[in-house]
Amino acid sequence: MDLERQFLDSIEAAAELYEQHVERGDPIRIVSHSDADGIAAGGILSQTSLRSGVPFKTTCEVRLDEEILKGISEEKAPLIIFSDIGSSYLDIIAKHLSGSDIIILDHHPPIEAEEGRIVHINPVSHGLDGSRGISGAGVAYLFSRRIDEENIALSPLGLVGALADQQDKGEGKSLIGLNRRIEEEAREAGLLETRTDITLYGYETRPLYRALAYTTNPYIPGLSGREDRCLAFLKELGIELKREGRWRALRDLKEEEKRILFSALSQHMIQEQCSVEAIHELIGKVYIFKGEEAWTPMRDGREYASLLNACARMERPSIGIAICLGDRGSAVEEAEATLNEYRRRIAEYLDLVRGRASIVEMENIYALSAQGEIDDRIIGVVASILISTGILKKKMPIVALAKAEGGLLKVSGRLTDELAMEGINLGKVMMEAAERFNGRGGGHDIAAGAFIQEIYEEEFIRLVNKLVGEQRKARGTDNPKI
Ligand SMILES: [Mn+2]
Repeated sequence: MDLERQFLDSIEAAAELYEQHVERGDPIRIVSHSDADGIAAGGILSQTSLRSGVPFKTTCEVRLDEEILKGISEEKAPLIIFSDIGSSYLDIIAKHLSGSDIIILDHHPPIEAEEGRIVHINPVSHGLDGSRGISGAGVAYLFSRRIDEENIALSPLGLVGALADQQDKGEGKSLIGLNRRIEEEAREAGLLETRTDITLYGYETRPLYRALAYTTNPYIPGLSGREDRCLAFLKELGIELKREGRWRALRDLKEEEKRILFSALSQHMIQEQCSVEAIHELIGKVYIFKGEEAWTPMRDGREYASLLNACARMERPSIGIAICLGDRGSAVEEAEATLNEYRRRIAEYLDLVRGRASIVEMENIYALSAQGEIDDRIIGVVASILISTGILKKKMPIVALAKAEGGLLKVSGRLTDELAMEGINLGKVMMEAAERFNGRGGGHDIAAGAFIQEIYEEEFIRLVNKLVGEQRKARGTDNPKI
């Protein structure tokens, strides 16, 4: 609790700096991460600026480099706020943006570097868990709330970021740590209601067979992404799909029907060799935002997160920002179309990976070299699905690589919570291995990434395999997970 207090107090310095600029009427430059959490964080900060009555400009970046930062520095913004990104780029931010005031609101493990005048707000620097306890959007929200109490209205977005970053690691898929605090604020403000139920996508909004097909977390092999098969699966269970000419949604099912559905889905997943953890994912805490219209995806925290995620992965983050800013018309339509397209892509990629057996089993890791066949923004999702379903037989991390722009490779590493408990930390592995080849890497223990030059692919994979092996050997002796 003391650590939480310490971290919350640290936000003060950022709030003061922001307020100085608002008093001067300075425009605010917001640079956020281009993933669902980053979009939610960028949305919170955009709304905060809007509410402060100052002009703002928001962009989302997958990663930062010297070129991008040089471009931003040419804008000569008096204040730049980075959200959900920045802590692993302290050195080059300090180098290129010395002419501006800088606030970083991030939850990724920071690199060690001279911070100069940067106001750096990060829960990890205060000994808190940035992987599970609070998201980038959560940090942005706490900042925003410090600026103005009225910004409690943005608390649902703080939770969307946490759900997007899969921080629902508490019992029954519940949020933990500082996220709990945000949850309570949202509840007190009358913006949130929670309950425990089957967590299919579109609980309130979709015909049952579609909700099942749309569910990718957990990924249900043979059913996710396949409406025809879902229809057949449900018919066989004898669940009435239509009543009085209308499709039924999950919320229309009686308890007994839900029980039948859950047990059939579990059995199906067991047959498909999914892990027990993946099956447990079927049930959990549902986060309902009472301020949103019923029958819309923004009503459900996880659906909202999926929508933003698709916008990011399909390189249309601005649609997501528009939704976070309150657009409930064309932006939502575009986002839903984007989400459909995104789902089709994932199903295609998984067929590709399974069909060609391009996953190589090494001593300590699985390696998937996708070359140019899988989009570098989606490779991480494919890796997550592979690790959470039972496709990979051994308990090892997966490291997947895909071609990115400029002769670079995007690397995504994933492992299960169980392995992380045993002392494997992919964030550290990625940071060390990427540095060795003049790339940049880092991230959380269970989900990490890197960018490296294409020419180093094979050597890089070999080094990662070796480093994971060393962590395995070290566990028990120097217990790296305290
Ligand atoms: Mn994040």
